Amino acid sequence: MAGPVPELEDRATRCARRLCEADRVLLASHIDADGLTSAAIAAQALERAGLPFETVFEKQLDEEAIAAIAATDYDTVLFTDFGSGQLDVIGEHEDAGAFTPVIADHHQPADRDTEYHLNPLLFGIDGASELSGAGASYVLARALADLEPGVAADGGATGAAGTTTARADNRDLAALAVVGAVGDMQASGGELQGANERIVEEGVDAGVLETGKDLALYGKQTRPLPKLLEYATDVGIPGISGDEAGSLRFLEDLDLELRREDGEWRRWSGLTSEEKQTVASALVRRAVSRGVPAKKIDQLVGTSYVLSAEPVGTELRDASEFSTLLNATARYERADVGLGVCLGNRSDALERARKLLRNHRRNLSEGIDLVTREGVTHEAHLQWFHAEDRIRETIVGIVAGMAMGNEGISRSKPIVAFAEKTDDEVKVSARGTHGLVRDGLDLSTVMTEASRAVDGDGGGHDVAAGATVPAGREAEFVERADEIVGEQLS
Ligand SMILES: [Mn+2]
Repeated sequence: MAGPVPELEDRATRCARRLCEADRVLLASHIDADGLTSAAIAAQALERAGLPFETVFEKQLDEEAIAAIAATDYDTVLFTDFGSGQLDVIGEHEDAGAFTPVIADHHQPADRDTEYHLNPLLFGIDGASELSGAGASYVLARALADLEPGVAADGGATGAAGTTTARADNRDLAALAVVGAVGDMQASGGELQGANERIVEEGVDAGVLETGKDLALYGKQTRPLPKLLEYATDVGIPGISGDEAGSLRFLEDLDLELRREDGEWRRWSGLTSEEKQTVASALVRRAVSRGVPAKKIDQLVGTSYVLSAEPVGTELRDASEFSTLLNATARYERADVGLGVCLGNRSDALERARKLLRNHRRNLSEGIDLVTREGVTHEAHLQWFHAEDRIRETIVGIVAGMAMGNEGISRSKPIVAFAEKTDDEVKVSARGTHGLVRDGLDLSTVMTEASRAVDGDGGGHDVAAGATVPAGREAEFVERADEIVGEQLS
């Protein structure tokens, strides 16, 4: 039977065979939406193959974390959503006979390879836009199922309680792979592409996914209608985006039943297709009449990924809301909660995850208020603030990005944020804008070089990057970063 990504088929089969030779497996995964879904896919595939395993999560797979893994009794370690970039260190432990690594990852590999290494980048597939860690894990899960025909349940699709039942071919796990890809921003152009698309097709065939053109706004399942529109700031529709009263007026003019019988606001997911059409057309008309560029208006519509086995009106039904929920659990180091939700724990874990997301949103808005109130320090080419312990280091970067454009905080230079990490380490997060990136800004280089200059370590993407530096060296860091940004934008 052919797997979803033919290019990876042979390697996936070899990795699957190696796993089946193990008495038991240590599953190590990254803590974020993609890593949690990767682990959930791998865990279910291992369980269905009858392989005993234990799961551990790491925020960063650094030398210490790898050494701790090597110190366990496990002879076989499955790394998901990380491992490739750390192959140099992992390889040393492999050479020493500590364990055999099996890796399902999509990040840039370090300068070394290993036999059981499943990564789209090794086969000419883009790991940033075509396959995520969860996608690589899914490819492995499908290969495992092929080796172990009939170990799992019958080929059912949907159970009575709205949960998905195990399929012998593991195709039901495609839904989680899509949540992982969406969580890794691989659908940022409006829809998933390349190898991801083939996973979507398998999910649709298995009855766990539905796709369609829909409004590309966040919160279609859970946000009250007026909030859905008010918070749609990406496209920026005058009189609606960021405008509570405006959104409400806009909806009231549509002659639509806005509230449910119980008095609650209706959600987008509860509208009939006719009602959706009414709102969508009116939104487009408003955008056109207020001069929103056509390219922006196109972004109003995208492909939606609906997890058809999940109840309507819950975060779990929408891939993007699901991944946001998982990221909230990850940011507060509750991988156990996120994994529980992925594995179908719909009472305890789901309630906890929702609470974490509510707290996260409150922390963000408090953080943004704090930065806006206290202001930033402007250097020649960047602006910065130090939150100390008043904003968690795990969210200080998001806060910095969201505060840009507020009073006193420029959008014409990047923002650098510091927050305490440990007693002697400070986390640095930097955010830019796509406009600045077009002008030459590359924050990944800025963070790498400026942190090295103060004996720290950093990296990331051009528009968003981070570093860890020794406490007390912040001023030097700012000076060096300011110079580099100045060179990039000159
Ligand atoms: Mn990933």
